[in-house]
Amino acid sequence: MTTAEHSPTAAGSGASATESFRAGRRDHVAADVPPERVSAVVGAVLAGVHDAIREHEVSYAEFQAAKQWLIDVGEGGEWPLFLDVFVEHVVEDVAARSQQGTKGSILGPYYLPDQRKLPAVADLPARPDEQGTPLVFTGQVRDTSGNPIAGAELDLWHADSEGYYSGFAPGIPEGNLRGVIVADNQGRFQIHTIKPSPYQIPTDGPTGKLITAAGWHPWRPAHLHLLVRAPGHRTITTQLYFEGGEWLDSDVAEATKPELVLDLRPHGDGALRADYDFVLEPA
Ligand code: MBD
Ligand code: FE
Repeated sequence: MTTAEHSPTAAGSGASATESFRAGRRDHVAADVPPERVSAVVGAVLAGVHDAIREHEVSYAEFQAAKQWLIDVGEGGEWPLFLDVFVEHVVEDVAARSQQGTKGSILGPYYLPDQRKLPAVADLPARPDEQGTPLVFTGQVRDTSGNPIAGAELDLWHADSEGYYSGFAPGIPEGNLRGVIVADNQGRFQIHTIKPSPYQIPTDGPTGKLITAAGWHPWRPAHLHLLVRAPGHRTITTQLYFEGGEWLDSDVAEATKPELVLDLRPHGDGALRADYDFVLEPA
């Protein structure tokens, strides 16, 4: 179990997420937003800031401290971490208004594309001495009419038993606890991995310092990240949590949903088993 004495460093997670975001081949420039919309949205954001300043009588010293903190977040490379923890859940809520099928959740800062393809029954890549409770994760991918989707892909990534992600925390082999599982001709899969630990936002970076300054806690409950996709279907970005898990009711990223909590059953030899079926809507 991850414990509170753990002190992940900013270098060990949030900072490398900026590099990864920049390297993504996604189109990060929304070139075709009309000025009316820019004005409406940015105007509303600024009005919210102005209201907070008036309501709380923010001082010059506080304004300058805020400016310094914003500079530090950028220099520390923590904008993806900060925004995905404190803002993305609302963007996801809005996107979810038009989504059928399995509930979505936030992507977060630690996705990496192009991971190893794995067959429907597979071990997720792990170190020979990977710590943590063995977990067998099984299920089926279906469409909204209940038909199995043969060959659906589950792009899965999760933290290790210390709450660290490969590709971001130092010292973990590339691709560890990441993979793209291709479901069988019945849309079924069976993945062998370990149960991740809760994730703690690094306490030594600007995001962590803000959390400490506000008296909040820096934890996310243990979770699996998934993109579930199939040709002709809308890709689902989601996370799955574990029943009874610590921080489930107080996720700092506010990204849990009751429909996304896995039941765990004993699977022999101390291992755990969880079943989850995914439903994809047409694209
Ligand atoms: C995570 O592991 C995560 O999933 C999110 C959303 C933010 C920070 C760390
Ligand atoms: Fe995560």
